[in-house]
Amino acid sequence: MSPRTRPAFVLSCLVAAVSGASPDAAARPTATVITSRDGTLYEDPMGQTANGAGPNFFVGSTNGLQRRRGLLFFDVAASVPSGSIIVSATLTLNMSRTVSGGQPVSLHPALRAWGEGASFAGGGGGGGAQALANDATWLHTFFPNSFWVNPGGDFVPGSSATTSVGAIGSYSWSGPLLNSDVSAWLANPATNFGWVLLGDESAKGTAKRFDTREHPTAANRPRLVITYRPPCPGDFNGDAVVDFTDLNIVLSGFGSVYNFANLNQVLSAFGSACPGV
Ligand SMILES: [Ca+2]
Repeated sequence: MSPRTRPAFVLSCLVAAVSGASPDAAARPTATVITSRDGTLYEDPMGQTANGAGPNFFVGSTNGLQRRRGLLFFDVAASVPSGSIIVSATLTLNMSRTVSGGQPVSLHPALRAWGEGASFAGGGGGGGAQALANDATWLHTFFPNSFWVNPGGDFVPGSSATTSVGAIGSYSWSGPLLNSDVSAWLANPATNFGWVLLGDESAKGTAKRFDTREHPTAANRPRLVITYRPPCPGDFNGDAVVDFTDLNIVLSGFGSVYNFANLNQVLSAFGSACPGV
């Protein structure tokens, strides 16, 4: 739990507000989360292909019109305090090989859990390797005994965010729907199955290669930067300040809705602004 903002800081915030400067950026905590699982769904009617431990994943369509779909999982609940409000979230990926020009790459929440095994594709990784235990494949959520309902993965049809990916470099995805995904994953971690990444699958040769969490360069690994407001015990009306209004709410409902612990929350934080506001 972050220490409460002290009145002196509140005063400095008020001064900053009056002078036109926002105290928000400095006060808001952020979490940088690296994927804890990632990989590629390689189009393969036998479901034998994966690259769970490889340093790259692929999105789009090969020159032979075979589809590739990315898989990313971020353990949001392990990185952001429960009860926080998500202010913003940005996914950043490093794209490290391509033969195509600008292509849309979109994020879609996955609808069931999937795994990452020890398979490791040689060469550039584009052909994949024999799937091993717990790998996700075109057919499997966890190779060799658990399956997607739909070959190629089960995911929300609508995109949470789409970014055009052109030349080699760093790319980001953000926006209100992406924030909603992250908020839902924090509120109910059991619904967090990560994202499936789709490229342009209507034409051949659209594939893009991105770096995974296994990439030797740490800065190239998939990362989700989350800015949030931590929980604020004692702020019962949600106005980001603990004051007489909250005290009155607790006293009015004392013995029915609220108890001594709630009263103590108000008194402990009385007169202070919530952290990260
Ligand atoms: Ca991986």
